[in-house]
Amino acid sequence: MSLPVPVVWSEDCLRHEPGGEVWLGVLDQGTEVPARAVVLRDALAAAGAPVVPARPHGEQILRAVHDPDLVDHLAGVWQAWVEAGFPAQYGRDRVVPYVFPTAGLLAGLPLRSPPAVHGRAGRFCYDTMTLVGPGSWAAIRGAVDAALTAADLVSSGERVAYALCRPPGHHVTRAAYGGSCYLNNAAAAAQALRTAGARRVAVIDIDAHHGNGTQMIFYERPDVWYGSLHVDPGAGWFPHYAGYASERGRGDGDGFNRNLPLPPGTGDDDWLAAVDALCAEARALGPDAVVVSLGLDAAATDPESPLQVTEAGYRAAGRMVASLAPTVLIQEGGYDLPSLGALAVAALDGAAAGAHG
Ligand code: SP5
Ligand code: ZN
Repeated sequence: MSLPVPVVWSEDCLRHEPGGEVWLGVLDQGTEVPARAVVLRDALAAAGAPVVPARPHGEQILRAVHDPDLVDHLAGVWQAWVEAGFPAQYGRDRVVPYVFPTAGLLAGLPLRSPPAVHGRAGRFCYDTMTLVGPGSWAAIRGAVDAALTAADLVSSGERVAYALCRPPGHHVTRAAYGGSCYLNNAAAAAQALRTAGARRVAVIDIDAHHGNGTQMIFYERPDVWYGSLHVDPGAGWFPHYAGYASERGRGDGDGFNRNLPLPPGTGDDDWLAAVDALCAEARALGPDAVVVSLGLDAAATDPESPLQVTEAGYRAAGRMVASLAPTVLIQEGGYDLPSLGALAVAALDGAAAGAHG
């Protein structure tokens, strides 16, 4: 039988060409490439999934989960970079910050918006790996529109829908982007589900990395629970500063955040036990809807993480998460082009079984 999960897709997602990533001071080729989206779309279409175009949405949901200044910055920074002459006169053909207004630098001074774009570039960005080029904004918006369209489908009765978001989003906080992410597609989907009437939403993040952005966007809210399993940041993995088990939420959100950091080398059995633990905790909340940050980079084949999950693992995880409640799947990481398509098909196949089984 063909894969009965709508795949929401925007052609604009191919327009983001980061052109590499600056890692430890050197421009590397980068792994978050347009071909990822092509591979995913082609594999899912070949498996029989209906491909649905993303519908354009306004900025209302985006501005609820993000500082509006971050949204405006991303919308305009490439044009400002060009007008300042960086590509033409200085050979800088992507936006990369070089000064970051860390808490230690400001030491209590107000956070200004520097008039010079090369100074301003660090205001909303926390790493050097997340470059902006000419087509980036169109793709960033295309990815959010895909997430919001998938949320619309689920709010109007679809049991499960998948958004093929590129660039990914779970590393973006309310006001800062990084980790190859620019706007938080999963947070937008969760907020849209709330707005459409879901009283409680559970976000389950199975990307290999901790979704620090999603965690912090909902950190003080009890209406959106966030649970993640990921390679232990304490063992030396990105995002380094978040993802520890002690992070449980704050204020009204205290107790509505759960991190399960895993040791490098974790394979299917222990990984699925952690997925099961997150699902049990989510189920106890009685969520009206689930958002899954579906990173495929926990796979054994992936070059960006030391987890050792197989296709069968992703199929089982898809089944577990989608059995909880109506489910929006959001594409996050996953970088091994030869294995990416089959991993996505396995995850969606499992989700369809969980939803309808
Ligand atoms: C969405 C997502 O999976 N983001 C992952 C961002 C973490 N990237 C960390 C990259 C660390 C350096 N990688 C070395 C590869 C050389 N290009
Ligand atoms: Zn990841």
